[in-house]
Amino acid sequence: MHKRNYLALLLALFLLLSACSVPKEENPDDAAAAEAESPADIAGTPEEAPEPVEEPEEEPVEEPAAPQYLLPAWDEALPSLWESFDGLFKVGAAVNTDQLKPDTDFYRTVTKHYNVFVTENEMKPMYVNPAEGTFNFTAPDQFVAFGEEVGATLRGHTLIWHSQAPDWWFRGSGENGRATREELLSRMETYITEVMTRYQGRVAVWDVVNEAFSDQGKGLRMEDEGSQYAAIIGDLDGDGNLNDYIEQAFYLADAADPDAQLIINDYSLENGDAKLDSFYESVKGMLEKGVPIDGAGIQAHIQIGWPSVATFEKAIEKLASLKEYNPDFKVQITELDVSIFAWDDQSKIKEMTPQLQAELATRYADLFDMFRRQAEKGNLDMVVTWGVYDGRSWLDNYPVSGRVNAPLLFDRQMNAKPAFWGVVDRTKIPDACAEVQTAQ
Ligand code: 9MR
Repeated sequence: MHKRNYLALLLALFLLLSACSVPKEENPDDAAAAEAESPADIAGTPEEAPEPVEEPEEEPVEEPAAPQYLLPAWDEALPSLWESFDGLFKVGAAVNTDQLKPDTDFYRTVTKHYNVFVTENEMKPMYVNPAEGTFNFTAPDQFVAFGEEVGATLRGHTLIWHSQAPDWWFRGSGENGRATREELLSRMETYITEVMTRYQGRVAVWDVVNEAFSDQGKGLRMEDEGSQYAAIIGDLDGDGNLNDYIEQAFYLADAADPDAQLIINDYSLENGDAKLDSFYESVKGMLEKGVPIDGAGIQAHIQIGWPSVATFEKAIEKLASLKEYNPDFKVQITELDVSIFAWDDQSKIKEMTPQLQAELATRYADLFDMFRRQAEKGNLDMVVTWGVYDGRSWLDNYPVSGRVNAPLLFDRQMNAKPAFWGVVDRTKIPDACAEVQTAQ
């Protein structure tokens, strides 16, 4: 073939082949492969390198405003809870020892915000004294070591309680296999002495007796409300009432650690009803006899709309008036949380709208303003919340199974809620709630 014809044939063949080939980007598999490969992999040799394609200009994305309020609980920009009330009252929280690992966000949070700690469960008799003669101090020892390391005040919760007592505690050689008065008194003595002397001078405050009063305002909690103590121990001194087991507990506690602050603790006192009255009368009677009770613990598992702050404040004042019988007598708020549900509300979830956040924040602000007033009057020396953040609160699933609550100052991610600002600076509530709005 003539050389020119040969070249023409080659050119025609080349043009035909190019026209038949599928452009690369139209093949979805290739496109996907190209996407998956790095630019260097598909660039080929320098001669084959495609013309650089100009990137389309990206729309400027508006950066969300830096959070000012809803910061992680451990963030240095947040004021510290305990420092906010320093010199007025101490601020604490219930914790579990599995949460206290150093160098974690939880550890940074609790050491920043609280100067009082209490174990939520691990210092209850069923865990500490599971069988007669067997004591298990692993968790309490860890808790006390933590408290000492961070220089916090520790509460011991709790010594004498009808609930969460070990199985064997009320069983014995008495009628129907029940413990006799002597057996129960001796167990109380062994327990209180063993536990309190171990932590003498290290656990400064003890809930010596917990939840000993009737929910119906009938005086002491008896067997119909789940406590065998009064029925078994009875009236030791013949004065006609059955407070004796409580009195014994306080005498034993005072003997074990004379410097500890000894508290009688109960729930629903803040509602100012018959339960408060019978609690007050009973404690007054014991103080008049010289029983070494140093204070009343108001647990304060309250709700967003109940009771009123005024009713709660009156309850504190009533109990604090017992300083007439013991000048050192104080009220402590020992287990504060604010449920966003009414007690028996069967709904499972409530959206944390800015409005609800504001309501909770205002509730907390009103409460802490009142605590401040009461501390200034010398009535109150400590406020402890029952937990640190919503992700771990006894109020999830209780008393309504599947219900998700939000009763604390830090949310499920351990970020500050507007409620936190309600406590430390109520003027910031609107801005904190606006930030909730932006985040939603
Ligand atoms: O928060 C505690 C929860 O984890 C336990 O299951 C429960 C068992 O009774 O006790 C809870 O703590 C209670 C505290 O010891 C005494 N006052 C009421 C608290 C909430 O129920």
